[in-house]
Amino acid sequence: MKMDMNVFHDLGLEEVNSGVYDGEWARPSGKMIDVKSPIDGSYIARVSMATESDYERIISRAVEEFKKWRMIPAPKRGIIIKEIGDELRKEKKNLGKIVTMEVGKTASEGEGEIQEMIDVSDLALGLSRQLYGLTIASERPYHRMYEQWIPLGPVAVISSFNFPASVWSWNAFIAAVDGDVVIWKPSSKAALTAVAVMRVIERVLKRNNAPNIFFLMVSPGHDGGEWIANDKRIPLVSFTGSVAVGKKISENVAKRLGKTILELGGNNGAIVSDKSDINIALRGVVFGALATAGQRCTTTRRVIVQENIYDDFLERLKNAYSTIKVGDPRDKGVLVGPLIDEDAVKNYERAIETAIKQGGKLVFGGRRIKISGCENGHYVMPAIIEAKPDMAIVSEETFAPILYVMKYKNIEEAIEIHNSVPQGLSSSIFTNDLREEEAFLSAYGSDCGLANVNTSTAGAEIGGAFGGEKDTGGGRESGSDAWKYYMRRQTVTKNWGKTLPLAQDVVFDF
Ligand code: UN1
Repeated sequence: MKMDMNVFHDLGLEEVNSGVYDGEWARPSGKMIDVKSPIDGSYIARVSMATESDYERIISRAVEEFKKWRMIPAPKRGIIIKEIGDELRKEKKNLGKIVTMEVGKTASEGEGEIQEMIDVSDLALGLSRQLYGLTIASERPYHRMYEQWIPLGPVAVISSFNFPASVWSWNAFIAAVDGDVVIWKPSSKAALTAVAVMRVIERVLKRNNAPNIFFLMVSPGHDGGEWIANDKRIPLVSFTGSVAVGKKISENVAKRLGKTILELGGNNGAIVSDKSDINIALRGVVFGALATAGQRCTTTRRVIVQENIYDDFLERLKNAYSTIKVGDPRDKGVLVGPLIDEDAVKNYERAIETAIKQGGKLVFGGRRIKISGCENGHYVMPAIIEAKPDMAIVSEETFAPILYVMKYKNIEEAIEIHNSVPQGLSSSIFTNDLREEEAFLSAYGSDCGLANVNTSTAGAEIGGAFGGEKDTGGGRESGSDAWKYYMRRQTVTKNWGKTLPLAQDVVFDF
């Protein structure tokens, strides 16, 4: 691929890049990742990986930098994060291009990714003056009780290829205003984006002579994840990725009584009622199913349609799918780019084959396609499959644009189908009926962390807490009070009297 050299130059990238940053970039040596574009399979650049001794240096340095950073007042920390947001704003187009090259997002989604980081920096600035603790009425005279929130330590963020920049920032910027320093292990499928982001952030940290709060460690395979999971110096590990790897990380962190935030993907359903605005439902489902080529944790993978409008809705879906352009995400009008790699295409093919074996009916797409000029890219035609809720494949998350369509009679049945999968990240109902909407939001309603009414399962805003239940792992990131995960809560009791009264009226006279 012809990489725009100006973009490389502006971002301080080179053909061979270090993937190890601890305030300084390690000299790139040893094992390298060849970064290839999923758009056409072409070589873009190389990124070096961390050795275990690089890791050791990073963590020792992180422990030292944390000691300095935690003593800087939170509102001052917030100003630095805000400045990072401003710097990202300047580089939004360039960084968006790197995201497009490396993971195949459309230009709009690539830039949206950077916009999400900018939004988080704004949120973090506001939060930096609002790390509130409660005051509590003491049962003892001349006593005062309150809670305070204290920085936790060096925390680690292990991120996935599909949101290679923004999901890191949800964690990192919030953790940073909380007073933590952050070690980032990005997906090896998105290492260049991580290097580019750190290059931009480095400018702000150096300009401010700030402690080094962000560390980067591109690492081979699962090694880096294990070093982090087993390291007692890291009190919190935030992991985004598969259920299998998430379980392993969580077990290892739990063995040393560390904390985890887990965001392990979704198998998100949308209920389309006969009482919905059908155009809104259609737009919401199509966007949810096809944005980022079906590779979001929030992708709509199941649509559960009321039987009276089932045939009509399915027809509309097929028509909409046939107008969607799949191809080189840099081309105007293309809405669906490539999958990340050959394995992803194989998983897509395997899931479709399995669905058919289990009784599913493929009614749209369902095969790999070649895009001219991008012969070595990883393109598939989005698939629509008529399915039954009890087909085993419907309970699995396949990270590809496959949409299972199912039928329901009444809202209770729709909710039951909706909740019948192991994952619990995002959910939607499309209806204008108050009773259906409230049922969906009630105690027997959606069992997900995110519940949407008349909007898509995908495309959450950063102001809310993001995360889900069941196999999704239970973590919450980004907005609301997710900042509390990255701090420790301390309950303070002060006696300012001249005697020592005991709680619960206990007498202990001597
Ligand atoms: C993810 O896929 O891990 O809600 C995150 C959305 C995006 C984030 C998805 N804002 O679709």
